[in-house]
Amino acid sequence: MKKKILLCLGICALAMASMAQVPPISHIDANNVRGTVLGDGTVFLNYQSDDDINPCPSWEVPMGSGKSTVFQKSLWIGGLDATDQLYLAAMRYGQTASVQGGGQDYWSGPLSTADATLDLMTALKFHRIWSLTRAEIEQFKANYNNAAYQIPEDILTWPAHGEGDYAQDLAPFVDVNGDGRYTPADGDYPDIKGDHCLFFIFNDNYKAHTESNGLPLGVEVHAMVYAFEAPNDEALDNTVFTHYKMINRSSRDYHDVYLGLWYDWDIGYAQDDYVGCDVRRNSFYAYNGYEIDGNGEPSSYGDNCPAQVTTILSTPENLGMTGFMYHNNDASVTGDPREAEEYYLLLRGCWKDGVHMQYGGNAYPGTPGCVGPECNYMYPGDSDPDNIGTNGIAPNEGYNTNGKYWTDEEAGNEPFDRRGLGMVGPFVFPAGSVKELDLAEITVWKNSSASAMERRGEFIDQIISFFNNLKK
Ligand SMILES: [Ca+2]
Ligand SMILES: [Ca+2]
Ligand SMILES: [Ca+2]
Repeated sequence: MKKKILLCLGICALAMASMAQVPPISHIDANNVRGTVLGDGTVFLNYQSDDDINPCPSWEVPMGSGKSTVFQKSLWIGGLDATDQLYLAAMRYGQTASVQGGGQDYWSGPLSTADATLDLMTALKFHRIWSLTRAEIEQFKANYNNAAYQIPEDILTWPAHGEGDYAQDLAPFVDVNGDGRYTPADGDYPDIKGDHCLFFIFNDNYKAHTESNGLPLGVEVHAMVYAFEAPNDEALDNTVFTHYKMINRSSRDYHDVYLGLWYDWDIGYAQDDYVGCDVRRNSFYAYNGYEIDGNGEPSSYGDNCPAQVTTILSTPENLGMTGFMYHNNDASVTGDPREAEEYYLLLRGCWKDGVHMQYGGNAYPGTPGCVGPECNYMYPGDSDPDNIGTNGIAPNEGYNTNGKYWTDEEAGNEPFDRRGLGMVGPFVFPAGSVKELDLAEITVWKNSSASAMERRGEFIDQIISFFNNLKK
């Protein structure tokens, strides 16, 4: 009997430990978007799908259509310590063959304020995504002291405070009685954003990094993903916002820190897309390379293909979007990064051999169409009239004037399966300091008079204005 119990305990511990390897999953679904969100803040890849032929869409828009605009995404963070040693966390596909379940740089849970570690019990407690609607919060406020009212589980368990060496203040809450403690029985409630909100905490220091092989920074990230129900506001109805609060729990001061927002978009059918960026609007995006998406597959958009935009709304040091580049699905010098040093090169606008991007063509010096000078933004189109991306220098060969603009199409590329990286940096990230990043993911549709690409600026401007008003 005793043996059986011990065996069971052993199996349970194993099951719990392996559960902590697979991130928790939830969906944001307040409006026209049903987005898959994983608790390590990284990928949309839908683990719930067991059908390889008709996988669940990762970023389904319109909701219920079975069509999707994003396949994978991830937050990259890289920086140097006082001795210029590199520390880096980054995910792409979590495919490292040597590790069961794939490579991993992020895990659920906060880090100890004493030594930036995480114990198994705390990891398990935080292995979840809290999901609440504005309506649930309003119901709570009206009914919390009514005996017949059942307080929702995610309000009761809202992770406002860490225990022991973990930070006292974690998830934000409205402290109705002002005693500094989160107590729902006193009427305290989660301080959510939007009409539907997901909250979760992840870190890069639970274990060694098996995706990038970078040294862990000791960063703890509080993520809030939120959206608004807005049937009469086309831009807002197709937008999901994310707020990242990043805390350096290590004892190291980092410098030359860069953040990357990495995407593998698939606008419906994956093999016919283009990418680009909007320098003035701190945005980058993917769009369909042809007027008709795909070849009639149920998951392709046909003649109504959207553009999928990421707008960087606020950044450390007000840097805005400092770069954009794409990379290919191959092992070439312009292909996928494999090691931490290669990820860090991309974050600084350099290819894997250390050569900086240059203007024109596919931004690799010496290749067709690449005319220079050095640049920070690939395929800016007409969005950079002041040549910010080339440090004020007009690009060679008359580019960026008289209708001669650098785009994926102008470079002579065939539409294909694209990935892209929006960058923010450099900044300093001292021990114990907090940095914040806000972004919006916007799906832009055509209407009877204009294409999705033509409407892109109008949608982005509206979302930027909405966000700025929210903060007031
Ligand atoms: Ca309180
Ligand atoms: Ca497509
Ligand atoms: Ca793609």
